[in-house]
Amino acid sequence: MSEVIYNSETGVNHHQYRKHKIFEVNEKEENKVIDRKDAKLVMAHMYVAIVCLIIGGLAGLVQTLVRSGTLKLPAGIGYYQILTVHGIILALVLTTFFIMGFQISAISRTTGPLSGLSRRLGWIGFWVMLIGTAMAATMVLLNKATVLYTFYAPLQAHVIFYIGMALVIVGSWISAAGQMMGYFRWRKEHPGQKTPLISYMATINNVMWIVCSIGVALTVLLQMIPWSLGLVDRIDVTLSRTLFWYFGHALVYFWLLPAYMSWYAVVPKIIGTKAFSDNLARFAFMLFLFFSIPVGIHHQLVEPGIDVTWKYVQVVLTFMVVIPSLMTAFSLFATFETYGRKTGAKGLLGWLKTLPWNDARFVLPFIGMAAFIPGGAGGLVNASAQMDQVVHNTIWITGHFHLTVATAVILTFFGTMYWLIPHCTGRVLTKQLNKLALIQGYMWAIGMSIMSGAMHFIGLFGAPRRSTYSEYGGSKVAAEWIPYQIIQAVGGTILFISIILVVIIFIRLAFFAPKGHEPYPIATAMDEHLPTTKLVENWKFLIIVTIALILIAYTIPVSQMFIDPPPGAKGFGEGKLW
Ligand code: HAS
Ligand code: CU
Repeated sequence: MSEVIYNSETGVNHHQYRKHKIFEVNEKEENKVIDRKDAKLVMAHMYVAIVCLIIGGLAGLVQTLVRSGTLKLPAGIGYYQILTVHGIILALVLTTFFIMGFQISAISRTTGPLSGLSRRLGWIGFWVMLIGTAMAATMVLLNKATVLYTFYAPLQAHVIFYIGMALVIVGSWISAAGQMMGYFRWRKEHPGQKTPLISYMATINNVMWIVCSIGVALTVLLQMIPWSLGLVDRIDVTLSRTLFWYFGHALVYFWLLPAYMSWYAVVPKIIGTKAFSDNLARFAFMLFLFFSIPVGIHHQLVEPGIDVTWKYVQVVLTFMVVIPSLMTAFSLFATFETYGRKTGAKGLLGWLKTLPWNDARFVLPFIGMAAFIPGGAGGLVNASAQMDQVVHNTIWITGHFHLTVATAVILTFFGTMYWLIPHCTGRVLTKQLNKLALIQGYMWAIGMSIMSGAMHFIGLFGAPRRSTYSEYGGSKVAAEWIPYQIIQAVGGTILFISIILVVIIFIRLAFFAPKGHEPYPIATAMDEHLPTTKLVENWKFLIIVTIALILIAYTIPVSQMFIDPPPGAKGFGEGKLW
């Protein structure tokens, strides 16, 4: 069977560089192109994402240099200001724009062109998010919102910052509504049929996002904005942090699930095989919806004001949310191994050799998966309450989330961009750009291993996150951290060079690569012919269970926050209000 995808219309053989042998070419599927108007909407999101990458990446480089003492910031710019830019622009803005763009593309590709209303909602959502971003960014640049991406009270920002952040969220709701309409329309038009897997996954992610972001919207609207305007002079810090983390853990899954969409529904097609199981994937996503939200208190394990029983309950729920990730790992290994054995691989790990190591669309997500093994293991350490006492607020945590969101997720996003951008712009990922993309991915792997490795290591010795050496000026213990800060800066520099490569590849793919057809890979599953388990697409059931779990996990601890002094806070002083 030929490994080359030849497009008769354009005459382009653009995957000749692939060496692996089995490739199931379904001409009709392969040639499907998403609607041009939808492609434009997707690209609008991608342009914002790439601008964010440049700004946020530069801020990251500057941070590692400042922390290691190699750079002094000029013109009164503060370290925390740069840290705020880095966190907000990359973790909140880049991710949201990429995810919305990618999900729109996935819905359009699998359920057909968006309806006029869906597309309009997509554009309105896009502009509302962009205006919100501009408002928040302006305040951060003016040093009037140096509050980090978690905007913990009592750090206070200008009211325009909070309104801007609220608009980003409202914009994403509008966009999510448009996407969900596509999924539900398809379902209505195809009664009794299995919905396309990736459209189901995008819908789960959107529902989860809407339910969780209500928490952050509440703290912003009811607490932060009145306080920032001076209408009230105090703010309940415990409550605001709890509402933030009700949102915050689901936020990290809002980043992860689109990467999982690609791992389950795209990557198998790229390597030329079928996904292990459609049913298992849907089941895992259902569990993510259930268990991503009622676990936020695992970010507050060392905080006063929350009863230890409820911390325990949420730790148990956190270990529940690990299960669908373990299912994902199992499913991926099964996909890869089944493919490998088909091509004649022998032995325990022989299948690894048969994977398409010369195809960046596969290699980048794969590096992401590999990084997620130590990244996930670190998460288990954090979630284990006793061990969290050691690592909380140390730079170990920074190491953890640079393996998860900043490698597993973002490398998958880059790998996705490398076919999605040319697909939308009617160009192809050339052999040369593919090679550059491979170099970019490997540089990321090297840079991040160095940086995140050093962060994990020195975190165990108590090096704090979110602070600079100069704050600990001259202390003996801080001096011991310095070599590791320098190692981090070396890793950070390699990462920055990798970011420059991403930008070069992006620009080439968007504007200069040869015209042609780059496929939008969508895999079928080995159990494609089997019906789905009814429950996973019973939205009433899904939403009832989701809300019930939230109520179980949060009703009592939140109501206890209104009691003074809060249970479990004895010994921490009165501590309820600032
Ligand atoms: Fe986390 C803190 C617990 C996953 C992000 N996390 C953070 C923060 C961020 C973050 C940003 O319980 C900092 C927040 C802040 O600013 O304060 N995290 C977990 C747990 C998981 C987890 C239990 N985190 C993530 C993901 C993130 C993310 C995903 C972003 C995308 N995290 C915590 C806790 C804290 C925390 C505490 C608070 C700590 C503190 O003290 O402040 C789990 O869900 C992880 C489960 C994952 C696995 C891995 C499965 C592996 C797979 C890959 C298979 C690979 C293959 C390739 C097939 C069990 C699916 C084969 C490869 C070969 C090489 C052969
Ligand atoms: Cu979490």
